[in-house]
Amino acid sequence: MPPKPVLLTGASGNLGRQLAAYLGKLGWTLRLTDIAPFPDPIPEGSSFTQADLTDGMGVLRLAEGCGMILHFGGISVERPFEEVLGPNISGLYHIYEAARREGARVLFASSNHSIGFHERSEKLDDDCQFMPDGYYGLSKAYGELMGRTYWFKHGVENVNVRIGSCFEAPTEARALSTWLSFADLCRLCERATLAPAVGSCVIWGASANTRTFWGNDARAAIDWKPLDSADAYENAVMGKVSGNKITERYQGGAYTAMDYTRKAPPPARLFAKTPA
Ligand code: NAI
Ligand code: 15L
Repeated sequence: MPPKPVLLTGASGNLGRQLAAYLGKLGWTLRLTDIAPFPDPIPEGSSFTQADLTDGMGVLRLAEGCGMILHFGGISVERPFEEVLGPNISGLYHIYEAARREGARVLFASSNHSIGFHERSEKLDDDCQFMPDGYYGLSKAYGELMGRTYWFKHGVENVNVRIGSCFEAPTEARALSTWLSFADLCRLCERATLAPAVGSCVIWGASANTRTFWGNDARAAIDWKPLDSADAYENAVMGKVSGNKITERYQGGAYTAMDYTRKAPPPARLFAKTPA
């Protein structure tokens, strides 16, 4: 059990609701928050406050006395720059300022879209180049870098989880590589909170999928191993491909093809460690 309350942002969202239920059942004291109302029963011993991440003073108040911030709030899909800016950039700054003041650790729900323009043929480690596939992915790359800055400058520990596709079940062929089960996510957040020390690290948020795009990361530091796998869904989704050449070329899938105006594709493996 964490010694101090845990702040969970984005509590009313798809992943926040899973986490609230799982961690609530463990008996953790949760401070749930979201700009939208919380649709489920509030776990015993926890509370919910409706708040906007762009309200810096509000975030500071919410984090008072907390030892951990599970940061899942914000824009969670590709949107115009102006829409992403407030929640994902200013909001994240407010989270890190609150963590600095409280001496709290942050788990940041980053995304595969921070590296989305890597080709599907590549196997990436956690130190790969950022290759954001849009304004949303850019905000996630910036968020990970903010964590690095706050660690070196202020000693704020942070775990950056580059989540693949976290849904009930895989719904397309790409998810055979990117799927993260709800249960694996919940255990990851539990371990990231309880681990004695994490520094500033990156973990691929994916289950044990044979077709994974991703390799080395810091999971040993929090003693986490995924127990589920997308392999079981192979027959159900193998044929579910988009037919779009851009989408199918890159790890970020459909996000890479959104608003795409390039006439000809760039040379293959431009940033790979070894030449193609
Ligand atoms: P979601 O959209 O269901 O949840 C995000 C929540 O943030 C929503 O409840 C929304 O009301 C809240 N929010 C938005 N703007 C806000 C603001 N200004 N102030 C306060 N709250 C605000 O998304 P989901 O799927 O639950 O994702 C949670 C986090 O995980 C997001 O940060 C997303 O980028 C990240 N992620 C999710 C993946 C997935 O497959 N579900 C994959 C990669 C990353
Ligand atoms: C994400 O970052 C999104 O939050 C989620 O809705 C999915 O689109 C996921 O990535 C994905 O790439 O499947």
